[in-house]
Amino acid sequence: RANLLKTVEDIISPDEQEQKLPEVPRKEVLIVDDDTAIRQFIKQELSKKNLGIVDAGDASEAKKILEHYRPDLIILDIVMPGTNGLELFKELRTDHRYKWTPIFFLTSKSSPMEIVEGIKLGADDYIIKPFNTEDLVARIEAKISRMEELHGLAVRDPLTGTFSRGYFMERLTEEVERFSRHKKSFCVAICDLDFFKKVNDEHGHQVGDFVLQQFASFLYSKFRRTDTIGRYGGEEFVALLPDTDALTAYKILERLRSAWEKMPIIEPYQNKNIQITFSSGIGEFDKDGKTEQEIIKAADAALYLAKETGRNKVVL
Ligand code: GH3
Ligand code: MG
Ligand code: MG
Ligand code: MG
Repeated sequence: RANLLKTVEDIISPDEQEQKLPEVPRKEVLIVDDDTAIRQFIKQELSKKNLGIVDAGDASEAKKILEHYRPDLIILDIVMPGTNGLELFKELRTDHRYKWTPIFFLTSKSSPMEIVEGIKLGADDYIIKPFNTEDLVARIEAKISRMEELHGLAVRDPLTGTFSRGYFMERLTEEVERFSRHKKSFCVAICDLDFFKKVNDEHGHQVGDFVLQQFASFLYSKFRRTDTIGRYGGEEFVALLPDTDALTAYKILERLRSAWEKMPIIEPYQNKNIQITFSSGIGEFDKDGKTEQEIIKAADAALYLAKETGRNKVVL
């Protein structure tokens, strides 16, 4: 699977020279279906609607992806080899991490009895193939925003679409717990824009906001879908890189640094070109007994060093 591969070439998408950044996907959806063609079609259709999509071909692949990736909604096919969609649904509902994640069935099983069975299990919606794209997207978006309202959860930062600091810290705690079982190193990288205050001072707050959105889009376009990107402070973003050692993280961040430096940012108010770089500090979690606070502290100290020694730099 492309987004679980670990070489730097596979982690970084190849569109470094791309001039126009995509919008930040505001919502993330996992689609589980054994039919590759249907998966590709849904992926293509939903991506056009600015939804971030990750797909899995069966239940075990889905569970592997869900170790790190936290979608806003899950879509399940019912008839699949191995664990079928109904069984996977029951498993996810008894796992506290996905208990409240909306789950839709998307299936060609369309008899009233089958629909009733799915709904009785507690599915959040039941959609029959072939589906209408507009209809599916409307259902997804309505369900996600309703869930967020109900829980009063500030999961995402409204300006940039990245995860809130609180949510990011929850994900970090999960990853620390995972480490005690699997002993796979992971990294946290804090990315802080250099002299960002000058952008506000010279071009105004609106342009500053625009730059923050562009930076978030850039990060989304470069990191893996299974990496968690949060807004840590005003112009400070933080990324959680599962199954990544310090050297790999360094190479990834270094490539990001150099790609961002070359990226033209044209603000839409006076069409001025904004020049801005970022610095990054990396913390590695590689030993039992470490804490969330320690890894953040290590990344912070590295960031401080990057700033002190000239900015536009990545420090390990
Ligand atoms: P350094 O290279 O040391 O990081 O310098 P800096 O200017 O980037 O850092 P500093 O902490 O001095 O300034 C950060 C600025 O970010 C100050 C604050 O007004 C601005 N800021 C924070 N949140 C937002 C926001 O949501 N929108 C805008 N436009 N500006 C913001
Ligand atoms: Mg199927
Ligand atoms: Mg800064
Ligand atoms: Mg800062």
